Amino acid sequence: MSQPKPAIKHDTLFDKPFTTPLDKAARFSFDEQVVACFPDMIRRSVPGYGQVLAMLPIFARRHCKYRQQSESGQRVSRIYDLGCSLGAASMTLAGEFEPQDLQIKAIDISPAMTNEATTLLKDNYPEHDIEVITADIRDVQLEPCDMVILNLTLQFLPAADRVAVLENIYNALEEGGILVLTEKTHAFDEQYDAWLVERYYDFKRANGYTEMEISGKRNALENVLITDTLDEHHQRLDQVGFQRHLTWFQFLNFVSIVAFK
Ligand code: GEK
Repeated sequence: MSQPKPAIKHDTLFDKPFTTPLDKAARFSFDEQVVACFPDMIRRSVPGYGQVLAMLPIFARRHCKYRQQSESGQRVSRIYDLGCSLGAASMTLAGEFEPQDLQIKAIDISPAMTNEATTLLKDNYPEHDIEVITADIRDVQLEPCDMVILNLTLQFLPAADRVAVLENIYNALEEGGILVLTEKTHAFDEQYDAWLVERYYDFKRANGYTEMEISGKRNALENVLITDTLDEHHQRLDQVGFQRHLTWFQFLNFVSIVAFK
């Protein structure tokens, strides 16, 4: 008699989407294959991913002031997690706040991601008010909120659409609210950029990626993940109305900015 298959735990899976030459031709998309290995992939390929997530509840404590109301009339802080993938940011926040304090809206365009995020968030935080929504963040009219998280998401939007998304966020944030914007960037200076990119590949090698995986991912992300410079990010934040914004974290070519309304 065949044994029942053991349940696959996400964090025990390895990130192997680019291991054969043919796979290298694949254009990167957030489908089931990526979802299955996503937590492993993002931890091993984004320098500082864990540190940035860990700071989100700390920022939320300072800036979430229960300025909104839940459907039951309770004062809550509404937080958007835009491009939530499997809901890691939402999960980190839920883990540090009482269920009645937050209303989290986690949005992603990929149904494969939101299906899995819904299950993970329900299983881990059944009491919390977390809504997972499958939508394009360019089409969503955001409600008034205390905090917005754009963790490695803006970089996947066409450059021409980035201002409108940030304007939507600026308009939805209450006075005193914050946007946390984390992105992969490139340096304006070619030599500095080359050094950062090479050390980034070293970082990936040190985390167990092979040369084929590194070049496969680089090709797949070409024209999909389009980086800006750190200056371009700050200029865009100025343009949409944020008067104060600072880079609070940088690790190689990855940065995180906090913008204050
Ligand atoms: C994390 N924030 O783990 N609308 C909504 N979602 C989008 C759109 C769009 N237009 N375009 C891309 N996405 C997460 C990590 S991953 C980063 C974010 C990465 C989604 C896409 O489906 C994917 O789930 C996410 O943005 C980017 O904290 O994979 O490098």
